[in-house]
Amino acid sequence: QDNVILSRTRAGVCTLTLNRPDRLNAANDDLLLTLTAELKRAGADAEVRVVVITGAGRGFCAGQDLGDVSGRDMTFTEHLNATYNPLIRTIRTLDKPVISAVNGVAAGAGASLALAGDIRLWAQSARLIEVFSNIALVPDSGSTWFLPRLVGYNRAFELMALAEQVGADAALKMGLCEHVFADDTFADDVQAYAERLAQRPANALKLTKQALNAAVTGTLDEALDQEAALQQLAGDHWEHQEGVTAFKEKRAPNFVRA
Ligand code: T3D
Repeated sequence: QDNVILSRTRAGVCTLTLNRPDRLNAANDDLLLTLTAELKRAGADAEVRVVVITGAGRGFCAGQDLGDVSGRDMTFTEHLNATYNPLIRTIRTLDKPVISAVNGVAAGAGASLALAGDIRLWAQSARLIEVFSNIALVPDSGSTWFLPRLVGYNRAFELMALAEQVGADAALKMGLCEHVFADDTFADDVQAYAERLAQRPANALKLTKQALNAAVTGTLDEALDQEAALQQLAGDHWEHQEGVTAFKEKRAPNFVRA
């Protein structure tokens, strides 16, 4: 059997490709557990500065593989806690930026995965469907948390209740993605974007991600305290010295140490 997740690292960018193209990369347990393990491995690999999650073929991820549900020896709750939830938590707590590179349709938990990245890059033909209500399930894998923060409660409810499809142009307007790239250059455009991100100060981005993740759930008071604590960790790091020195010397900073 082919690997359900393909992994390749180039120029500091680790690309993890969901690889069940004949099923639009619908997720089985092997795919979910392997993706989570690969994310952790990339997190621990000093060579990796940015992680990209994308899909093989014409889909990004069609959510749970519906062929795998009946006969399963876990409840829904147990299954989510064993597979999808650790994956989403790993993305959000990874010390490195994670890019959701949405090459095609993202449905159900695949839509959640598309929303979970720190940066979301879409191909022109990508689309997102909160498809859960079509099979009378509740949006999971973080969709109920991500979507209302992006589009507000009412638009989120409508998208979930009607399982309406959102195309790339609408997604850009609604804030579901940061950039849309042409289909035929998508992989190259994503790699170029990721390499640009990989040149940025890794320690500062790690702390920024930590601060933002805490801030979106906390109060202003907590965010101010958190910023003050994390700023010390950033300010004590060599990256900060390099940034200031480069500014004074009127040159570009080099945040990637050989
Ligand atoms: O713990 C738990 O289990 C709960 C967790 C739930 C998380 C979830 O994600 S629930 C939601 C599950 N996903 C879906 O319900 C989506 C089902 N798929 C679709 O609605 C459509 O396929 C799409 C809208 C995603 C794409 O439509 P389209 O027309 O572009 O493609 P297609 O022809 O429907 O699909 C292509 C093939 O992929 C097809 O197989 P075939 O006929 O060529 O042999 C189709 O059956 C297969 N496929 C697509 N999605 C899934 C799938 N096979 C298994 N599971 C899928 N989710």
